[in-house]
Amino acid sequence: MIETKTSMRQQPRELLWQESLDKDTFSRLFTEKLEMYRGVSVADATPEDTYIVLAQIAKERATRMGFTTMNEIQQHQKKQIYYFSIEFLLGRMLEQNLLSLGLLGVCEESMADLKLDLEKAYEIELDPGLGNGGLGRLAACFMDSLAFCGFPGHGCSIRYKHGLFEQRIVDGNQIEMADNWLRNENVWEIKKPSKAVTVKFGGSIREEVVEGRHVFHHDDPELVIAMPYDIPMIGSDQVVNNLRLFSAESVRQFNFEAFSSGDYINAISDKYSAEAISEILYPDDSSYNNHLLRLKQQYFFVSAGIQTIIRHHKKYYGDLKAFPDYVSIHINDTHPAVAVPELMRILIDEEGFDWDEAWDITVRTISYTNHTILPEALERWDVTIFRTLLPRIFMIVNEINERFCRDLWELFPGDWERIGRMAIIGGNQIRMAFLAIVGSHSVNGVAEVHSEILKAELFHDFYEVYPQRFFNMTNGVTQRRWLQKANPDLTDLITQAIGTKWLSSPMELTQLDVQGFTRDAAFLEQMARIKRENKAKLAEIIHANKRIAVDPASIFDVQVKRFHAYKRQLLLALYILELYIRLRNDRDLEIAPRTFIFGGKAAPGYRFAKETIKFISTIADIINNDTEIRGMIKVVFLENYRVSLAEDIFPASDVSEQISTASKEASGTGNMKFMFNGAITIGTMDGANVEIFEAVGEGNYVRFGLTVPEVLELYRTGSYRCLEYYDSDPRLQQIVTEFINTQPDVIGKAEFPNIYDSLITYNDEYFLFKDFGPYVDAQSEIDRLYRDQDRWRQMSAMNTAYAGRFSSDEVIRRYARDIWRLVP
Ligand code: 26Q
Repeated sequence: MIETKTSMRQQPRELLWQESLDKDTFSRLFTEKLEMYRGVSVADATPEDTYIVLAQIAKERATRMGFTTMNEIQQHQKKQIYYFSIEFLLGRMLEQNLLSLGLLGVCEESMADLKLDLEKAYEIELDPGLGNGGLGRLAACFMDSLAFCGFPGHGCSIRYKHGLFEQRIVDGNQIEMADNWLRNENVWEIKKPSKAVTVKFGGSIREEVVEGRHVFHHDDPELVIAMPYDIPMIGSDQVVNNLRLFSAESVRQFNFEAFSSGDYINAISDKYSAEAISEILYPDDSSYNNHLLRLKQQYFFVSAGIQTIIRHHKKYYGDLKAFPDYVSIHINDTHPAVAVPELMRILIDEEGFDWDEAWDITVRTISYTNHTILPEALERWDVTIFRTLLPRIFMIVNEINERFCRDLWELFPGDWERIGRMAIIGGNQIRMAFLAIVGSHSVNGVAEVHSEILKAELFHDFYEVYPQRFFNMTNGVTQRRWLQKANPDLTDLITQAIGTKWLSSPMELTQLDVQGFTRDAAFLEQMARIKRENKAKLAEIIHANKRIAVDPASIFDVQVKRFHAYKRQLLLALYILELYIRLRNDRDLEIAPRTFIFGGKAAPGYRFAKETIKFISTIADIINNDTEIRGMIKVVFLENYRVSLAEDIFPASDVSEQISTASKEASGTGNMKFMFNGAITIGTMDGANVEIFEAVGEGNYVRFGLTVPEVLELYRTGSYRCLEYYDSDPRLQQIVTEFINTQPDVIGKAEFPNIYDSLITYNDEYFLFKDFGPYVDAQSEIDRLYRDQDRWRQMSAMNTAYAGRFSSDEVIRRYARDIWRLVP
């Protein structure tokens, strides 16, 4: 019998790099700082005081360790990697940092002694929501794993004053509110004015020949200060890395003269024009915006980051010729792809390298990850916008393109068609993905099937030219946040069963299967009890927020992710209605009660996605209030899905909905978070789902729907006719006429016009009707499996047991070995 009463809220000793404090020392330290920084005694401390002082303690220790890390790196002249990403979706940090520092256990005891509510203090921390979804969260998981696995790896991005909007649901509609995450002080950051750099925009370029060399002068640029704010990324083994976020400031603030010289109006308007750069995160996750400000953001943080790296390299390592032996720059999608011409610019214009040397250094330094094949998400900047904003960078891109096209001419003489297709500049646009491929030594997709599509379809032309550049690096997530922190009881249970080794070698989770725990009734019983408790906790959250009573004994069937047509939240909605109609028609229908839980934001300008949210809220109202169906199903839309809410959802989920149209979801990472927490996936064979299926085996995954080759074939032949499926399925007809378009005879009067048109008028490019039948069958299979609780529990345990390969620790070790060539 396994006992899990006392929670093991401590990293095991072997994972810690400093002596942990004892409880009394911790309490003394805490009390002292509370009095010094907050001017209050323990008796008067509010949750906010408690939060700030605890964070302060953690930051101080982390910052000190950060010095040690940097000294170590510099002394041993180690290679470092810089992860450039326009988003880092960190989520709350206090509990995670206390855990990494080995202080969580003592902190819990100390707060209990002092009669302070630690949970309330955690709640004070505002989620830094500096990301839209998967791509930004991946960057955050990677920072965690880099530090934890002992790699010197730093992040570089923008300190947005406003992160992703806060979502409210009013009458079923999404309302966006500004996210003001900096309204209280951000305890984790340290501003570094001495490390500020200047970024140049606009102006014009004057070329001069000096002693036979071309020299480029940038006349009348707009200067913007990039002010660094550093956030420690805490790992183990004495490694604390740095996430550097740049905030944009006007040079006028530094130069008081403009004010006193009477140019007050211009000084103020310059200030706002500069500061606008880091004002807000773009709330789009899958569409491309040809906005000047977006390009400004990209160049801003990339230029600031590269300038900083070069300066640091020259100071501590000297010779730039060996730059790629000491520095890797990884670009997270094409948003930082201007890194290629920016590094070229600095090497040529500022450091005096000739083109070929500079190009060699650049390509050997930079590597690129692609996160999407959706054509609407591929970045292509208008030449005019680009040239006006970044005149010198444009010249360099132009030169890269010309040289590349000349090389292509050698390879494919006379094949203008192909050269035109592959050119970096074409149709008056700069194709950023092509620039990224040509300018880096490594291009990777984020799941096997996605990487194959890149080679066979999207980048096929480039794969033929540079086959050795293409890799697959399937995504991963940090089990420290998504299991250890989010699900402490399951963490304890696993550790009591197989020891602590899995915490640093997540593949060891397979020991749960090897040693028979996945078939051990007592273990499975405990696991089920923990799931039930997590569900009860989520039920409370649901009740507090939505006033909906849900039964923790029902199946928690969850789809949480950004709202997008390709992710097919609508397919689940159609299934819910199908089930609802069956329940209405048959009072004796025997099913396991189910709670369907949705969460996710829609881009503010994406009408279809917003309408889908409204649709779900509408059917939720109908179903939740229909007493005829005896409460057998409930539908909940949880507002404002974000990292902290996700931490409450994954541990409480039974079913993980991963139902994107095959080929569209590059990887998915939510699917992995569910898996760690023992949820069973109902999914298409898309993205990393394919590998999850392989990892857990056929019997522990419920698969349905079109496969990638089938989807690609349907696109190639254009033979899909959605109405064939509609006309032959009365279930679909009833759903559409009863809920989507209640007056089919009145043209253009559907209640949900965007949904109606996408499904029926425009021959739905996501094949919902074709996958509908197989999906309903798969859902029946879920129902059947769940009602066999012994079977279900085993499946659940198998999912946790084989989740280890989706740990970002494993993924980072592969990146380090194969792409960055780093040693821990
Ligand atoms: C681009 C230009 C202008 C405005 C916004 C954007 C923009 C911003 C964010 C475009 C795309 C994104 C984010 C994309 C993203 O999150 N992709 C997801 O990446 C995950 C990590 O690899 C994958 O698991 C998901 O499958 C993929 O959808």
